[in-house]
Amino acid sequence: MLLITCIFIFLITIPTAAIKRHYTWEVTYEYKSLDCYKKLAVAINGMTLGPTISAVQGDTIAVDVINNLLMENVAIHWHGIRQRGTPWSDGTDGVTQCAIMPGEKYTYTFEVDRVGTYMYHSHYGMQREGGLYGMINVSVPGVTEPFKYDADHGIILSDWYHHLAYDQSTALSSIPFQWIGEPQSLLINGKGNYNCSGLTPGICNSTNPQCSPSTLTNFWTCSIFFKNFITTHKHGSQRRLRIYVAIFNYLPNHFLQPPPTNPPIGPIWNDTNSQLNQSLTIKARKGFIITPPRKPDRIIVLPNAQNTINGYLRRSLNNVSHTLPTTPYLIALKQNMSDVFDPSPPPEDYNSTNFDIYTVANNTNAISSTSIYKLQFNSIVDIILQNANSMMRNVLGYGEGKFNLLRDVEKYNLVDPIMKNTVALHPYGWVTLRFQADNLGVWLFHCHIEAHFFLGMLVVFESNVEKVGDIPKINYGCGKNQSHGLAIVFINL
Ligand SMILES: [Cu+2]
Repeated sequence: MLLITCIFIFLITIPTAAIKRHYTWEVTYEYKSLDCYKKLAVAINGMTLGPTISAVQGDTIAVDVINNLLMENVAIHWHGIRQRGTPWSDGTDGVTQCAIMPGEKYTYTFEVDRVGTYMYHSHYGMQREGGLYGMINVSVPGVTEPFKYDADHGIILSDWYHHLAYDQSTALSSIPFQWIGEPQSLLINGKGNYNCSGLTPGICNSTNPQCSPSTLTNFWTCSIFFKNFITTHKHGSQRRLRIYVAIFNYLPNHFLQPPPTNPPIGPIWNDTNSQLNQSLTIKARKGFIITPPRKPDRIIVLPNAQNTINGYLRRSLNNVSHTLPTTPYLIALKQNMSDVFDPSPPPEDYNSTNFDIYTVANNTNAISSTSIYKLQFNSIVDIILQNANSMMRNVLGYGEGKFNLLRDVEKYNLVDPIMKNTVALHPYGWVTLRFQADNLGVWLFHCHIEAHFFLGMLVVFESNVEKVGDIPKINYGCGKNQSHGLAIVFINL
């Protein structure tokens, strides 16, 4: 398992009026022992996991981010937040803004217009792997729940590598390609437990309070256990895998003791059918159904693959491995710059007849490109993701094997599909997402496995950027606009 970050949360509702919530975050390097093994981490106000933002629907969030890393830039993305009217605050380096340089400050301001549980994380290089992430909890204003409870705890899971993100990004972009291996730990709320036996206490200390138990409340603890085993892939390759098990213990039971009752036996890790069935079972709750539009205006099919381009290993969608320009798309489009990115449209479909999803494709024609999908404002768009080897929209359907437009459209759930901002794409399967392109701006759509994103598994959608309001000048200071800030100073003089 590579990096998978997910949030489970138990909602609480606090009746309050919408307000502006202001935060000041200083981003620094810190030595942390999150799974008992000491390594360099990225921290917000000294914390890795970062502070939780708790807000009420309709609140405005303002976060002053001060980059005190001194050796690298920062950009923070607010995952799942729609950024209506504030596309420049989406926090995606190269797409909506110039990353915040060392020593500089940037203020993200946006409204949390929908109830839900979200996360934020770095969107600069592979910095998320360094621990720059946290939770956002947006509750319903003025609603009290019909039952009593003692506490409310969010849970966020994350992979954790003992290698630095710089090692990993360098290895991924080397010729020949190098693989640093699987993550050493899985963290619950930024804590885990690594087996320190054989390591010096200065490097790994199982009694360090920074590590397990992962979560400790007045009532329960949550810890991670794992076991190693070797698996043989159906194509013959062998891989060492770790199976992680999270154990909830009610106090006073010790957090490292198994609970007195046996936990239920779940499906094994590679039981794709059970994963698929789980995805198919989840529907929108009655009373909260957002009925999807009946028909799309446009269908974009995105098969994923691994490619080699100029000797470098890359990941692609539709045989295009995306590279981000030095001038952010939002700025380039707003200023009508013609020489920032490739203006030709990327492919919408692929040769499905000759495409075997079960074998590693030859893909000799894969290219790197900066081209983007321009969506007509308010049009209805279907995205069909086809998984050939291994991504807030209505999730209409999931399936096994190769997607077939004639056969599989019949399977779509147009009655009560759920809305999601991240969706599981099962092995050798497909998933269809439908959305209305009614949000002005430029939006990054990508695989959330950090290494895959880093290797180019992303596309960019644009919707009526010319109607976007005035973009803060601080978003401009890179690429072809490097002198922009200076020009403003001159004008002001
Ligand atoms: Cu994200």
